[in-house]
Amino acid sequence: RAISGGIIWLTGLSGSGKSTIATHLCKTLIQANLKVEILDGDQIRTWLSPGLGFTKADRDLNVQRVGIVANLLSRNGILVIVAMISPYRAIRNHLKATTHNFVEIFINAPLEVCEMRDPKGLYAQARAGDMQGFTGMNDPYEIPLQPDLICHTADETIAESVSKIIQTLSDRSLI
Ligand code: GGZ
Repeated sequence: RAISGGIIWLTGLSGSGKSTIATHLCKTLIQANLKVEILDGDQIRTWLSPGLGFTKADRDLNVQRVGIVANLLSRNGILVIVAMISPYRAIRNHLKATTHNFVEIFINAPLEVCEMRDPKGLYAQARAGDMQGFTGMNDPYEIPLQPDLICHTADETIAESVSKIIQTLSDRSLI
């Protein structure tokens, strides 16, 4: 069976569940004998984009770099799971139009829920005024207008979100 590869792009606020879903989705796809890579914003920033900050220009450059790497893998038959806030619509739409099998998935949890989860205490820091330009608080997040799928992580389990993604990939004949 020919495997075509694809880019499973998870966008959403910090704490929305992108990394958790990426990890679980990756396991599920590996169990199905598929070739998978995860590109997680958090790690990308340490090895691919050290030195980049959180201005619009830096975030767009970060997203563009990951888009290029994801495209190289995707066109060689690998399913690439990207977990990045990627807050700007224009660059996401640009990647959607120019990369191989780009699937946009909006990991959507209300800001209050993300702030309550606050796994790294970043929202607390932002509230305290110790952080400039924190997405959702004092920096924009432009919601996807036509995502391929929305996962409402405040209302559905991780397993439910993962199986919705699997269904979407199957509908697109990517798995
Ligand atoms: C948003 C920030 C910020 C600011 C540090 N705004 O949830 P995390 O902690 O573990 O992952 C977030 C990560 C953001 O990196 P991304 O590459 O996903 O962002 S982007 O797509 O916009 O380039 C968050 C942490 O870094 N973090 N400062 N100001 N998130």
